[in-house]
Amino acid sequence: MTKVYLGLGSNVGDREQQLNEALRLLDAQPGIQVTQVSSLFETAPVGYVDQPDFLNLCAEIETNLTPLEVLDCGLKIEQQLHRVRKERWGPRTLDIDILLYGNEIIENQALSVPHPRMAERAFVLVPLQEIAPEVMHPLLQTKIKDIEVPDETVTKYHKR
Ligand code: PH2
Ligand code: MG
Ligand code: MG
Repeated sequence: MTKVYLGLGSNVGDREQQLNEALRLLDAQPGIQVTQVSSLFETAPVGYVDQPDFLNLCAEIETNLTPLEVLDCGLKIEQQLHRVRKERWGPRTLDIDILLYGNEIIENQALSVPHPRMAERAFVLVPLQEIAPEVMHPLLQTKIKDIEVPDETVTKYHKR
């Protein structure tokens, strides 16, 4: 079994309901157990800023699936939640990103793990520090709790 950390985000529709549904669908996948879920955070959009605020969370899963199988699962769940891909970084009902897959470093056409932008994004680091403070980032060789969080708007969303 490998511990895998996922980043989930939503900024279209009923964001909280879609994130909860995504967690339920993940846990229902053969070979995946959801073992930890962070608090929910409301976050200002990063990158393409002219879009609604996101709700973000991080989840820990334990899995015997390969990285590509986990990726595939995430894409299928995104589709089930009616994600439509228009522009890169645009609004979405659901986004599931693989942040860390054990301590593996994966670089191929389909997948870059650790997620190449995770250490520059408060909307990833704040929830991840809640559930995985002692986990090592395999490229930075720094514990997640020791990565400096950029100054972006991330506020705890109390309605969970
Ligand atoms: N995801 C992006 C781009 N920008 N901003 C926030 N706050 N949260 C996200 O999940 C997010 C983003 C690309 O996936
Ligand atoms: Mg993303
Ligand atoms: Mg994505």
